[in-house]
Amino acid sequence: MHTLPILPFSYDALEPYIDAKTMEIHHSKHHQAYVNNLNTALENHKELQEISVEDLLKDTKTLPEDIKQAVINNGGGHFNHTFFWQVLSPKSSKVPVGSLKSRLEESFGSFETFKAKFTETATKRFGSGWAWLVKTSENNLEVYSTANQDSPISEGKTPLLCIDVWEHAYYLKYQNRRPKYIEAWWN
Ligand code: MN3
Repeated sequence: MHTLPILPFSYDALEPYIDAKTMEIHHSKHHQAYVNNLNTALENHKELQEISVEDLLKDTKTLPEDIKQAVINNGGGHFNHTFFWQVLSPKSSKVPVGSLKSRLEESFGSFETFKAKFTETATKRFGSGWAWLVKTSENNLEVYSTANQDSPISEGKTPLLCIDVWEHAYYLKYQNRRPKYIEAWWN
């Protein structure tokens, strides 16, 4: 059985940038629903129940047709949110340090250029989805976005940073102002 991971900080830890009510609903309702629906999808597929969500998503072509889309949607939702909670922190340095800093400068010219590209990618994601910083299989850094709960690991990419731009991630506090949420998220 897949289970909801414990949030590494309290629901109100990201105030005022992300409000406690949004965090509570996002984690305990939305993420929990992806976990529950993934477990339901796997109920009649005992052979897949011991496989990690990462491994389920890494090779979606081999999934049984009757549950393929359910695993992509709900396994993706489970994996993406688990990763998202890890990249958020109330004690952020707000700027990258160490090798991440130098790789970003090599790949994008500067942190500010990377930040602008990531922000634009998140802002322009039409409908629901995510913006990502990933490492490609050729060891390059790339900024791009995925729709719905599609996950970079299904494309052989390694996630380094992500932002959830589904409305459920920001609507209570920011309503239709996704750019304001993204700006606050950088904190
Ligand atoms: Mn979400």
